[in-house]
Amino acid sequence: VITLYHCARARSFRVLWMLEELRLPYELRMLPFPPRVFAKEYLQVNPLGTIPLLLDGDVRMTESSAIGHYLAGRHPDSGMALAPDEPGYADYLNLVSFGEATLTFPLAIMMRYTRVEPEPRRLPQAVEDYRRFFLGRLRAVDQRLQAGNEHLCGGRFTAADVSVGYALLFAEVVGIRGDLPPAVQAYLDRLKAREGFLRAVAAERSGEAALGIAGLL
Ligand SMILES: N[C@@H](CCC(=O)N[C@@H](CS)C(=O)NCC(=O)O)C(=O)O
Repeated sequence: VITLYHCARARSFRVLWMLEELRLPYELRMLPFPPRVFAKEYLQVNPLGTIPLLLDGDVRMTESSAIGHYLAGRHPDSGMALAPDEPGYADYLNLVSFGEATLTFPLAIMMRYTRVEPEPRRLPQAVEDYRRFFLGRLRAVDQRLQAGNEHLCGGRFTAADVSVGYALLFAEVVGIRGDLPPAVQAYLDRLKAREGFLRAVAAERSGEAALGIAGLL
């Protein structure tokens, strides 16, 4: 059975969301954030100290967007991955990576220098610069949605929507929902109304309650 190590509202939510969309059985192991400080024993399981960690038989993965693509590819009937010989495959793969490598990292910098670091180490200039960086890169997503697409690619809901969708959720968490263009806000609301998304939120909440902590994020 699949095991997922997860912290509430962190990037590992992508994986939880994928597992619920695909309706796969899994064991959820919730950790306090950041695990390297509050769950030091986790470093023996994952020396990086980061979440997600996905274990699936001999498979061991730590990159949330790649895990989404992996799970989708293993369950082709779901349609959540585009097949390599399908038109738009390269576009799909690019978006899967774009959600993490281009859209999430500036938000992680914003989070770090507004909430995670102690007051004297906070950097308002970095927060503002990376807010602008994020909004600039987001134009690529806005253009797709403005063209009337309900999903980002392939004409259906895929792991690319989960990858980019998590970045939009994270934008809400860092407090810049109001900066998202209207078409992007509407897209985010559509994603949040999905049954798979709601199941993932419920799984996270019960995991968090069992842990007896509220995540820092
Ligand atoms: N690129 C990785 C990033 C993983 C990552 O850095 N996760 C953060 C949480 S969102 C983490 O575990 N931080 C804890 C730490 O750095 O100690 C992914 O997409 O999964």
